Amino acid sequence: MAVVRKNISQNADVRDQYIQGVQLLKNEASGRKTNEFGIPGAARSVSTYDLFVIWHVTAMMLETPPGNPAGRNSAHRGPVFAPWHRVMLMLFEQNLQRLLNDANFGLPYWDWAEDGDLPPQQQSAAAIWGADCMGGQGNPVTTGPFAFSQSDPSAFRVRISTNISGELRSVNRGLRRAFGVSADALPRTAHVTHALALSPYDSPDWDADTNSFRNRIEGWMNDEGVSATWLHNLVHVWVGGEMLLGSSPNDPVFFLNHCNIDRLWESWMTRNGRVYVPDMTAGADLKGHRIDDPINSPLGRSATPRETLDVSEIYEYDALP
Ligand SMILES: [Cu+2]
Repeated sequence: MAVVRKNISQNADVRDQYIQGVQLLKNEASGRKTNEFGIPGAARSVSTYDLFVIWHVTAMMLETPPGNPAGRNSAHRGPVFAPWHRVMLMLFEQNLQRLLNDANFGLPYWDWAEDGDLPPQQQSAAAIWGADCMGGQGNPVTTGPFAFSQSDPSAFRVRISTNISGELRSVNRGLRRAFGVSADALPRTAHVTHALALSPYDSPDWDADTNSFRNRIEGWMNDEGVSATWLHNLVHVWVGGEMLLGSSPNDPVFFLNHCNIDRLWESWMTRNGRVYVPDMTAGADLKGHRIDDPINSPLGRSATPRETLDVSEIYEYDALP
């Protein structure tokens, strides 16, 4: 039976389970060590949670094809953006179900457009940033379940980050957020509505300059079809801190943002059909973004975009926009 993914701001039980699950995942040794991923310094144990951080950084560093001027990588700036993150979220959800010992747990989403409809100066006071939810901002964050504690090594710590070149590095510090510093306000409901009306899913040149649904939700294009920080990207930039980096899954809010993006994609497919482009007739320079190309993960078997188009037996959303 499909699990139901719910709005974190409206479901305290799911919210509490999510927090507990993240903490369990963060403290579970994956059996892998930092040196296996080419991270310099003494070999350290990598938590299961941090495997998702490493996976995301590695995917960002893998340009598809190598050296392409559009900066397309194996998870972003191209069609595979939505399926790639769907695979990541499904594996994250499975791991949370396992550690929570609850097969009915569904990953919650953050409907950030609800907060984006508030005046900008009120957005950082929204329920999601309460001490009983994701906690607030700071360097380090000092409130909520992921607050930094100097004296308690089992409290939430960022252990894997990136250097200025985007390469993986070992660190040991608190979580960082800076709301509204790099962008004034979150996306609004009207922006979501406009994005959902767009088709096709994606189009040539399959990059950050195309005015397609995928590129709009990923957030390289604004409502006027102009290059801008928008929707998914805007949420990353507004939250700031960890969320600005390739290691952005370090902030548990990453998964709530992506779950909402996945929800928008699901909504789009209920209107436009479970269709995806490009197919396998596309050239080898789109390898990694075509419908039957594998999406590889260090956490499970690979999946293809085609396999992600209908997941209705695995999960559904309590409400679609
Ligand atoms: Cu990503």
